[in-house]
Amino acid sequence: MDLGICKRCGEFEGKCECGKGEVLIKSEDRKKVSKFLSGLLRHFARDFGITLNEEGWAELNDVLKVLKERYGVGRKQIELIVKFDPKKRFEIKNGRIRARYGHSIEVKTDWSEEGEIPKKLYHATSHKNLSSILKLGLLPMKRLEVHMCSSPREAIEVGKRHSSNPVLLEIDAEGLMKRGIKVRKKGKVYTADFVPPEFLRVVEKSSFDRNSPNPAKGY
Ligand code: HQG
Repeated sequence: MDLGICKRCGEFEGKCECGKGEVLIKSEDRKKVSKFLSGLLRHFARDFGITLNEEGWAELNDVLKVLKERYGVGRKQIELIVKFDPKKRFEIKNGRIRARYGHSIEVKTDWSEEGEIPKKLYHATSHKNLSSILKLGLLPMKRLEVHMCSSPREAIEVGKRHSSNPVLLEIDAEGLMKRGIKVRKKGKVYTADFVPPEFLRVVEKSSFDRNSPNPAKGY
């Protein structure tokens, strides 16, 4: 959706209520810039002369300069992208910006936002990964952490990046925490260093498929 600002309605996503607001960034550009920003702050900051501190923060002005040169966007557009990000991927504070999760660059990941951790979490992946996951558990692979969602629906969306017909796993987050494996809340995403196989359960497709005659409660 487009992002913009209106004198009457304030900052908006989609269309402003009075219809007089100004779109500052169109949906397609928003997507492009957001993807690049994720990559920059998670994986390739150094290639663009950006330094991250140990908590993953970069100077906002440095990042704005890169984005201006590459996409012609300014501070307001970036602030809107961060504010309206549906997964709260980014954070701006004290003149700095960081990605909340998803890093391969070595940053400190051992922090969590306030809020209860759900007892069950979800992760979806390609079928070809399943036997390895059930043997070794969920591993961070190329990132620093394992990423989980609070609902099957969100997890399936993530899984679709890997396969058109992903397999859904339910994670016993309560059990993980009892075992002393920290589960962290980062925006809309939950992370852990590792999920051993005994905390994983495959959810049968029929119990979460919306077209199924007997959909699981709460999906
Ligand atoms: C799999 C996106 C074999 C794992 C998403 C996944 C997420 C194993 C893949 C966030 C394995 C790694 C992260 C094992 C794990 N054997 N395969 N033992 N353990 N895997 O992209 O969770 O939209 O690094 O199942 O939405 O898919 O960019 O992880 O398929 O929140 O903000 O190895 O990135 O966020 O893939 O995605 P990824 P992910 P954004």
